[in-house]
Amino acid sequence: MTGAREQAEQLFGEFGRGRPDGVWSAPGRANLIGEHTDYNEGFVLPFAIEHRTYAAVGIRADRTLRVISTLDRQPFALSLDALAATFDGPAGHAVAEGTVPEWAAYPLGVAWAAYPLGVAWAALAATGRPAAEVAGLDIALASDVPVGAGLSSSAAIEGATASALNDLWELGLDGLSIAKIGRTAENEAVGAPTGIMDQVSSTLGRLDAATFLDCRTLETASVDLGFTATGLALLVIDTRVKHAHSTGGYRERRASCEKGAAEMGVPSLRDLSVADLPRAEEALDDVTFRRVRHIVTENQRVLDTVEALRAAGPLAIGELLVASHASMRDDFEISVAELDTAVDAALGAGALGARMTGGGFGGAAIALVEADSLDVVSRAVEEAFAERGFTAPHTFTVTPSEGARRDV
Ligand code: GAF
Repeated sequence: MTGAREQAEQLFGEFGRGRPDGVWSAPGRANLIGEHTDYNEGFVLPFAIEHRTYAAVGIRADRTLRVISTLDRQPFALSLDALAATFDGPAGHAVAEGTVPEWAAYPLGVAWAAYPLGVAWAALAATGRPAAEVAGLDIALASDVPVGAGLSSSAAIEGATASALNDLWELGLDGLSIAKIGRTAENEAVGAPTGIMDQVSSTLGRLDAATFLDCRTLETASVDLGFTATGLALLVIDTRVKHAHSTGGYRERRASCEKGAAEMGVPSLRDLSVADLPRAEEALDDVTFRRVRHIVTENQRVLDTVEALRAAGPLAIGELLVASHASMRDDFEISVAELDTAVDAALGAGALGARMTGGGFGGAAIALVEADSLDVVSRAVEEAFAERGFTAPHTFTVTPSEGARRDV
């Protein structure tokens, strides 16, 4: 089977101009714990997975950007000079108005967000700094990150594209700045009001480790996971219930959190701790209180998980994962029957811990299992889905992997 990297290189051939100047890639992610805490300036603990998006990129002699993707083999072109007119303005308007196809808004939104930095460099070049050309580019994208599965296929596209632009436009950005460009593209160009977790995980991922991110200070620390050394494996159960963050529930949850923070008189829910919950229960309506309780307790669970991993390793985190799922199911109400079934069946078959991962309303669950019981757990989940008449899930393992990089 042809891998995604080869597919990107082959797809580049459809531009009819020979080989790309380079290939860059960035991974999807599984979030171990810390859900919907990122846009509340809280804590998250995601890790990059081995599924990646590849961008095969060639420099052009003119000022045109062309993108093509295996998602839609029709190339879409835009001049560098039209980026601002296309994407400036209300979030997501170019996609909503049909000016840019949604898939193309990810890479072109990254170009829009990065372009002013490239222009600044070019201006510096005129004053004697090394020349940095802001050239037009041909970008071919292929991915093996499942789309709509809660594994952040979008951050993978953004990370691969932004890494390519960083090198080819000589922007000199570090991983965190590349992540910020990806997030700007996602929020403003695509119009999905997400936090920054996925982009940071995709750019800063490390082998066998998770990225502990403080979403207020943007400080990161690598936390060793040691799954393999402990005889464990991380099973992903893709329920195949598709979700999208630019719509509905995600936006509503974000608004509830903002309401809760405003009514509690704090800048963000990060500023509340578990000790504040009785006061919050008095002050807030029931739904808002439960949204707040999820965020506050989830932040604490992230901190506890980091501590448990450092002190005792991954065997010690199962209960925290289970509590996180219960909180998302009962308080934040972002789970669906398929996700609950996946979690319950995995736990029933001996998983140490399990929870839905990502934004919710579909997508995937993760289960921490002993490597030699992977088959038993997968089978139990498949049987539970069949019994309830759900579409058969996709189950596969993921290993904590390297972040964005240049491959060729
Ligand atoms: C999605 C978003 F993109 C992230 O920013 C985060 O909010 C996550 O949902 C929920 O934790 O992946």
